[in-house]
Amino acid sequence: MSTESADIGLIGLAVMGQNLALNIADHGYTIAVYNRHAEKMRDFISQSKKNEPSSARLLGFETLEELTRSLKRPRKIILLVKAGEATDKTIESLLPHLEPGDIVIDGGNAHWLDTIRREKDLNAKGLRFIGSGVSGGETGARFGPSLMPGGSAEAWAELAPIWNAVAAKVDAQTGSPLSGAAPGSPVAGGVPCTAHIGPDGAGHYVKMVHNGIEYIDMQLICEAYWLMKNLLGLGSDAIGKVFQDWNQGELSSYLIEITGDILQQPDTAGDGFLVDKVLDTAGQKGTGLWTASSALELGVPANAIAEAVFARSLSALKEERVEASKLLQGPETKRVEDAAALIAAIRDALYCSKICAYAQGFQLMAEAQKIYGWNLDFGTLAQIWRGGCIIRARFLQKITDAYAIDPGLKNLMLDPYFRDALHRGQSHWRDVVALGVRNGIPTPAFSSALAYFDGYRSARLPANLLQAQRDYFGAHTYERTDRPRGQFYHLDWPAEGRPQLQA
Ligand code: 2AM
Repeated sequence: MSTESADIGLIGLAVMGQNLALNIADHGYTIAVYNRHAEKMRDFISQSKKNEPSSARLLGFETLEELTRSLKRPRKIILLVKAGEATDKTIESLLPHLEPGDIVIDGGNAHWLDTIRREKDLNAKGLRFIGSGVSGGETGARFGPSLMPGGSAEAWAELAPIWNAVAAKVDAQTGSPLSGAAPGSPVAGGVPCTAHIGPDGAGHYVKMVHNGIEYIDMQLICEAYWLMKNLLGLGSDAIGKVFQDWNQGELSSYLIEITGDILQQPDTAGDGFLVDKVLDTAGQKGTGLWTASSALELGVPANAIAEAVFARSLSALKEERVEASKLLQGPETKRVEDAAALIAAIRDALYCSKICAYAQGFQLMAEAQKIYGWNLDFGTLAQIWRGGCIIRARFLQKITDAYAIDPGLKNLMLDPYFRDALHRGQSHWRDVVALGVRNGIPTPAFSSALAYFDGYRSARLPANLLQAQRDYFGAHTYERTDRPRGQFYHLDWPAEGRPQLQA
């Protein structure tokens, strides 16, 4: 094998690694691949030789030394190994084979603080590091993912041609995803769903928030489904058709589309529909939890995103719920007669809640960038998510538009388009939440999004009492509505007389 012939290397040939490697090869780049257990690499290369026209550009190596020797300088090596310790171990074993200027690109779901640490460590050794979010599952990786790279601008400049080539593409004007004529055929033209997100951990942070939004997007869809099933008694296929119909309008998105498919999928192992046989417990891999915990740490009210994580936790208590269902009683669920009206109302509830969910995700990123010194371009972020990734949706173009109109937008709900949508939909939204409450059907995402909307639009909240309570038992002090901000008072509760101004 000639040395320095490969454009890029990739370590970690699980599903994502294999698909991204093929995508890169499809775009004319020679890619050197390696896996800890070499058998996986050999299987991948031999399978690709049979099925993939671009397999001549895939070079398999059994050692990291051979892999690194095969790469053009400065070397670019993508890691797609398990996030966490495996990433550190892999970097450690790579180090002896790298030279100053080489670039390690972590495409896993790393925690952004790990990415910040790794970049610092590698920079100290003269190496460069990019932490890149990769979204879109295996199909995305294969035919065009959404890519969210964070790192130095000059490291990004080296990676950009490849990342731009392999990323999903959207139409420059409409933001609509463009897809290849045939699997593996590169899409000409269009705006790539990637851009330099910012320094160090910015890419992985943004990818994490993407996943947090994905959690709430999915939970909202599940609640819509559950309301239709319980209040209308519709079968899964009928509900699937509703989602298919919604996918033609402003809710059009990948998740709505696959929900239509999923609900109409017959059970190939029995009667009826598969979804009715799938056990109702959902797992989580951590990025949703990280998003919620980052929101808690930063004091950002991302309650709907957190609620989506809790909904999964509650679902996981299957045995406990089965027991509780025999002991704890709720109201009788009453069927709703006017199916068309309820479906329209649920659609509005879903859209309004979705606006809140995205408002929370973007508020979170706006706060995080202050802490970490990033300068995120929110309009571009929304555009990067228009194609390739799991939350891709027509709706995202509206977010790009909103930030184009007002780059300093404080909250997405304040944008005229979204404001109008909330005003139009809120009456239905409230009806749907009330129906859920009255019938004992849990709608944590719809409800928490509505509470967020109502809280955010309230000039006054009962936190006056809260702060007074804090002052009562902990002398935490309070400000007064009739005195300037920044003046703090304390009262020796209960007391008579004039309040004391605290220095
Ligand atoms: P493996 O096939 O040899 O297990 C997803 O798990 C990917 O991460 C796989 O390619 C896996 O390699 C790799 N991986 C997991 N733990 C690893 C480790 N400690 N060192 C190197 N690669 C690892």
